[in-house]
Order: sequence, then structure tokens, then C-alpha cells
Amino acid sequence: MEKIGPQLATARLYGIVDLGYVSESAAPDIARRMLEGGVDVVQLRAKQFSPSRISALARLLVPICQAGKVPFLINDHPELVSDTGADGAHVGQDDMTVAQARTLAGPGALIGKSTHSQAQALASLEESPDYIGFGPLFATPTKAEYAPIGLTDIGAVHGQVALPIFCIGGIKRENLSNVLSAGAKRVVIVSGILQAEDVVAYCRECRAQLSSILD
Ligand code: 3NM
Repeated sequence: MEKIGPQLATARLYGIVDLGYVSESAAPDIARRMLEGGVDVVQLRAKQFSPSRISALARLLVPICQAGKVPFLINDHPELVSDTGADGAHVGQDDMTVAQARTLAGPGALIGKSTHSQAQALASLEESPDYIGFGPLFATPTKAEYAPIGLTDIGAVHGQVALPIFCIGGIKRENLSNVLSAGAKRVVIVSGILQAEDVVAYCRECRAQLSSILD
């Protein structure tokens, strides 16, 4: 199969199919619309769902993302990667290490790691994830228990961490230009996309704003 990893280096818009916003039955169609809108990475995030349900849904999303030629990652469950055919997994600060996730996910899997401060972003270099998340920039109901870190450290982190950095947390079409002005080059948008009236148009508009950004 075509190696999909290098695509992360050019990815700009990362979308998450989050079952806190979307039903399992609606998820495949939402993923198709996200891809039609130009999302470069898709993640399945299913907090509170059993591994078997996550696995079943991942098996539906894998061929959709393969057809769209974008990496498909599973939140929190690297052990489901090889069985489902996913491209990788994303782990949080309080979960396992990147090395543990790589062992569970198998060879060639992409592993992303959440970071919530400049110090954590720097420390992530020791673990060599394929990319990091950096946030939450703004308060967000999708991760309500985390304090927002704002925009001030985005530039410094990009200067210090030579990994793809996906800013995350409360990013919407409406504030994206502020986030990009602060130095972000890649973003994750969850509720903005999933609650949009027209998911395809919303993604296209965000993707267009991101296209003008240079590395
Ligand atoms: N992780 P929305 S913030 C899933 O900072 C997630 O690591 C975050 O959702 C982090 O775009 C976040 O709806 C929620 O704010 C992002």
C-alpha cells in the first residue's frame, strides 16, 4: 500500500470525527464531506465508546480515507491500528508514551501526541512523535476541562519544535486568521466543522485560508 506518512508534512487542516458531536451512523458521511472539503487528516475520536465499537466504525472510515488519500488516525487506541487498517493513532499527555503507542500500533504507524504548553511541546521531541497537537488555544466545550493557553507561545514553539505542529482548541473559521497571524501553520478543527450547516463549504473556506501559509 502507498506510504501515507509523508503527507503529514504538507497537511494543513486536520478534522476529527468526534462521536460527542456526530452519531456513529452519520460518521461515514461526515468523513466523506470533510474529505470533499479538503481536510488533509482524519481522526476518529470516540471517548466513552468500547474498543469493539470504535474498531467497527474505524473499519468503515478506513476505505473512505484511503479513497480520499488522507491518513486516518484513531484517538487513544493504538492497539486497534493494525487490525482496522488505520494509518496511526493519537495519544494524550496522560496516556501512554509514543514508544508504547508505536509498539501497539505496529510498524509504520503514524503516532501523534497532545501537548498543552510550550514545555510539553519541547519535551515531546524526546519521544519523536510524527506530529504534535498544541492547545487548547481557546476554551472549548470539546475539551472543557483544559485551560486555554492562548496564542502567545505559538511562534516560539514553531521556532523550537521541528515537527508538524497542529494547533487545536476552539479554532473556527471566524478566528482562523488570528491563529495563523500568531504563527500557526496547521490546525485541527472539531466542533466548527461538525456543527457547520455545510461541512464541505466550511472545510473549503478554512482550507483556503490555510493554503496561503508557507512553512
Ligand atoms: N484536544 P474544538 S483541544 C480534542 O488541546 C482536543 O489537546 C485538545 O475541539 C488539546 O475544535 C481539543 O471543537 C478539542 O475546540 C478541539
